[in-house]
Parts: sequence; structure tokens; C-alpha cells
Amino acid sequence: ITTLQETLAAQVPEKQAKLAQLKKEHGSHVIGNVTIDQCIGGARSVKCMLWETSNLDAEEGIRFRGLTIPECQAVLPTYSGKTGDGEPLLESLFWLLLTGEVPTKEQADSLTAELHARSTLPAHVVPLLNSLPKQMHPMTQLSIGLMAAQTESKFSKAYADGVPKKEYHLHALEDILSVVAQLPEIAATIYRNVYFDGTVDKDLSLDYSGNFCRMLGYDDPSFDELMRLYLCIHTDHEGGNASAHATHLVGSTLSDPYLSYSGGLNALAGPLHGLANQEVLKWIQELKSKFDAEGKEVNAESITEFAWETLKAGKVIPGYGHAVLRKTDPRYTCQREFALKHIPDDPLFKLVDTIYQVMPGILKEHGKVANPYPNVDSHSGVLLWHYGFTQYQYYTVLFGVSRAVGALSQLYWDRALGLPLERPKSVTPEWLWSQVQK
Ligand code: FCX
Repeated sequence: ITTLQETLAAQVPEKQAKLAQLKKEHGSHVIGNVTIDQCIGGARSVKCMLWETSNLDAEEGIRFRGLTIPECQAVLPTYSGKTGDGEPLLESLFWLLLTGEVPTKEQADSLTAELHARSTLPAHVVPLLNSLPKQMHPMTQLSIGLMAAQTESKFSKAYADGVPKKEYHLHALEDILSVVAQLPEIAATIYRNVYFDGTVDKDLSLDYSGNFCRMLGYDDPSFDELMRLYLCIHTDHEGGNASAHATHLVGSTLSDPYLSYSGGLNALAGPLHGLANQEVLKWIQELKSKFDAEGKEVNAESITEFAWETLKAGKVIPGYGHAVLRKTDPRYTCQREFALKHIPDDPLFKLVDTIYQVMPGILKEHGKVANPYPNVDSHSGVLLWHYGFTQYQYYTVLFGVSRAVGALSQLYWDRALGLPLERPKSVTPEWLWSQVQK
């Protein structure tokens, strides 16, 4: 079979040449303007970043290398080996994101073996994680654990040894594969330490997601399938989201992939980004306990009442809205379909479905929100909860394991294409005033 490394090596020269041609022949072609609103408003829609691995359409949602989520589910290799029968293997999506090609089952399995072979943590990482206070947020612990594993970075060693720029991507790929391989054990150690007795049991006869579930302490095959879906859909969401952008920005300084992705994790830990998935469960639990205490039924009417309380208190409804999307997130839809297939009678799923029926109307009436529909974080928690994974403070860590695959696939191409240090121009308020008062 053609290995991942061989597949990439065959692509790099042509991609480099194409990009050089685009720059040389069309470098001064204008692709947009920037308004004062955009300058002040978080650069929404400003086109100023190159991203190979995925693209987001405001209406349709994400495409991974041109494929929608249902298309990925139809063509990517699964655990059973029968394409379309079950959720894609995370390894098959990783291959797709890196190479733009749909792997064979054999190729996906070879990547599983490679990741397992790279999964051993440096000896100091687990003792360090064991020494952290249990009340430290799991995302902080994840970031610390990954930073600690950076001692093994091949990229930073190669740079210090003075390797030429055209070889950076080879060393970056070494680290990228190792970071993805090592994150599950770091994440599982945190979970087992914070909520259990700290023991982590591996099963390397399984795929990446299945082994991760065993390390977390779960052995239900249906939960393995959920993990495969979960890890696939959270990988990538084009380049401008905070975790992907932070990884790309830090990496542009030639910080190695360990340090770059730690930057991404710290961005993911914010409540407007990845932390929203824990906030959704918190919101639902608060709603339930309030109405249980008052002896009220949780239904469309009481949910509406609780939503207005949240909004009137000046807080956001977690799991709703998006900076780019203007329709229901297809990552929400595929999780809803998973629930309809695997856990249709789950009471919390029914509750989330009722929220889905009323919330867009409430947010439209509220009038501020550009997108009143649910995003990925609105559904993930209830699925985990169904399988007994109720420690919602931890949920963003799962997002963090997955996002590495997308952000670091792009980081490979950043180095292969020789993209430069990122350095946009900032301006002062006085300068902005000078522009309108001319
Ligand atoms: N509930 C209440 N108000 C909301 C809202 C929500 N779910 N979403 C947006 N708004 C408000 C904004 O706070 C803003 O108010 P302001 O003018 O007083 O500052 C106004 O509506 C306009 O914001 P909008 O243009 O719609 O949204 P932004 O692009 O600024 O922000 C996020 C997008 C996702 C940050 C925003 O919708 C939000 O805070 N949602 C809740 C948190 C969440 O679910 N985040 C996860 C997003 C994503 F899927 C992920 O990264 O994981």
C-alpha cells in the first residue's frame, strides 16, 4: 500500500509550484475590502488566511476537503470495514484532511497502527498530570500535559540542528502524528485522575477511538461509534475559528506542533468557543433542577420561560448562534440522527429536541442574534450523558482531542507550503477617525 508519508511526498512539489504560480501571476489581484465594522468586529468575513483542509459555507456548513459530513459517512472506511456501515474511522478522516484523498481501509488501518506505535508518553508526563490539583479545569490540565510532552519535539530539534526550510514539513509531520497519537492518553489520564482512581487501561487491538474509549473506562460498542462520530465532526471548521487560527498563528513563528496546538487548546477553552459544550449541559441541568424544585413540567412553555430568564440576565444561550453559519449546523444534525438511531427514547435527547423546536423562535424574537440555530455544542453533551459520561466539566477535552487532527493537518501544509509568519496590520482608533474625516 502507499503510505501516508509517500502520499504526501508525492503531492508537495506540485502544490508548492501551484501556489508559487498563483502568487507570481496573480499576487496583486484584489479579493476583498475591509470595513471599519470588520476591523473592530473580530475580522468577520475578512478573507486573509489560506486553509487547505476544510471550508465552511454559511448555509450548508462544513466540507472536509470538499466532502459534506453525510458524504464522509458514505465513503470513508469504518471500523467494520464495510463503508457506509457505521461512523467513519477518525484515522480515515485524518488521512482525508492531510492528503485530500479518501483512504482505503488498509491505509486507514496503517494509520491506526502508526498512531498506536507513537502513543507512548514521555516518562515525566503522567507523574506531572498526577501531581495537578483535581479542581484544576481539565482543559488547563490538557494544555499542560501536551506542553510537557513537547520535550520530544522532532521539529524543534531539527530546527536547532539547522535543517533547511524545505525540510521543515518532514519534521513537522513527525510531531503532528505524535501529538495526535499522544493526546488520548493525556486526556484519559486527566479523566481517570479527576473522577476515578487514576488507572488507564489501553486496548491497542482497537482503532484510535475505541482504544480512547477503553482508556476513559467505557466498553460499550455503541459508545465507540459515538466517539468515532464525535472525534470526526469536531476536527476542523475552516481556519478562522479561534482554536484553528491560534494553532496556525503560533505555528507561523516556527513554534513546533506541540506548542502550536497548546495555543489552540487554550483558545478552545473559552466559553464562546469549545467550552460551550459544557455550558449547554450546565444550562440544561439548571433548567431541570429549577423546574423539578418548583414541581413544574419541563416542556416547550417552561423552556421558553427559562430561555427568556437567561437572555434577560444578559447571558447567551449556549450552543446557539455562530459567527459564520446561518442555518442549523450539520454537525448538530448528524448528532441528532445518531440519537434517533441509537437512543430515540432518551429523556434528555427529547428535551434537547424540544429546545430545538422553540429556541430559534425565541432568538429571532430577541432580535440580536445573527444565527438563531443550534451549533455543534448544543447536542454533543446529551449523547455523552446517555452513556453515563456525565462529567460535563470535561467535555471540551474531547473536542480538544479531535480538533488536533484538523488544526495540525493544516499546520503540515503551512510548513510544506512555506507559509510565512502571520502579521496582520493593526490600526489605532485615531487612524480610523482620520480615514472618515478626510
Ligand atoms: N444567545 C444570546 N445572545 C447571542 C447568542 C446566543 N446564543 N449568540 C449571539 N448572541 C448575541 C451576541 O452576544 C451579540 O450581542 P451584542 O451585540 O450585545 O454583543 C449579538 O447577538 C450578535 O452576535 P452574532 O453576530 O449573532 O454572533 P457572533 O458572531 O458575535 O458570535 C458566537 C458567535 C458563537 C460567539 C455567539 O453566537 C455565542 O455566544 N453563542 C453561544 C456560545 C456558543 O454556543 N459557542 C459555540 C460556537 C461554536 F459552535 C464553537 O466554537 O464551538
